[in-house]
Amino acid sequence: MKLTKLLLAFAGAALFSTQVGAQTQMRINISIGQNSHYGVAVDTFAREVEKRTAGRYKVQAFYAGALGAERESIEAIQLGTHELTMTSSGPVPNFVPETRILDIPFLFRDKAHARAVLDGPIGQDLLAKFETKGIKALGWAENGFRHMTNNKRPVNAPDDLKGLKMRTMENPVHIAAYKGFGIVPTPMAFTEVFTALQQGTVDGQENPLSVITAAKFEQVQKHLSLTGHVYSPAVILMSKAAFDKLSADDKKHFMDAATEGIKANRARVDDDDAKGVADLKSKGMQVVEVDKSKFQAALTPVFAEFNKQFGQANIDKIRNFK
Ligand code: EAX
Repeated sequence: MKLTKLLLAFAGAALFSTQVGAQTQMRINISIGQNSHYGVAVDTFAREVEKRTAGRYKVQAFYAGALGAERESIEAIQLGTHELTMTSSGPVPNFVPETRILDIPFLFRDKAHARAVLDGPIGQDLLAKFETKGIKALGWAENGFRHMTNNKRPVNAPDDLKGLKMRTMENPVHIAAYKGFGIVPTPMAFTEVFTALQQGTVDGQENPLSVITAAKFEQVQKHLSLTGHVYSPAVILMSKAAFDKLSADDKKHFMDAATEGIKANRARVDDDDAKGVADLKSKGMQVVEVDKSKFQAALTPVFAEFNKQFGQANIDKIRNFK
């Protein structure tokens, strides 16, 4: 009798563990902290995946580059080391060169323009390009318009940038353009930037208000210039091998969960853009409004180069998108 009970208990435990085993765990990594426009996106995505798949899939979020910086994280999903990542476009051209066109300075008028392009046929065609690289791109999110910070001097006009040593993303289009400003670009992973600013390895960096506030760069940077010199997309990426294993219904659930994550991301960027300047001023940053057209004009030779490289028609297609 006792033995039967024991066997039943074992059988019960075995049954329980297969039920637990039926839940597939996945991991998503971001380079910045949870309290950010990326954090809210991946948290929303994780919650929606779990809800929409009735708990059959669970996504655990890792913040502040816990599973690696952005480039490493993209490599990891190609290899299947972890399943998901959300990344800026910084290192993305090293994987899908066609996306470089999105990183051209002063390409988008405003966020509405950028979002319309990314959600429309141009953006969707670019997402499809990830597939041959072992990556399923679930959707374009955003980082926002990037602004410049530094510790040397207030930047009022493009000439003030000359000789500033600035950390840039590992993005070839940004690097080429910033050289056009006379900046000395120092590409490095985002996870190293705070320390580099603190130790004076670089004078400055450029990022949207969402990132500057989330990363507390006001603690290590004095001057902020609202250059808005480039729109910075972000993208939610999944290992194609992991995505292909999903049923047709679950694929849709993951895509829909990404859409919800992206909505939350964009709403947070809008909120950060509305509050960021006041917040940073209250924490002691000197903020300069600039004439953006002067910064755009300073890049005229670089734009000529980009027109050759990308094709004027392709750039105009994005510029004039309605
Ligand atoms: O994705 O590297 C960067 O400056 C990015 O804007 C940041 O990691 C957020």
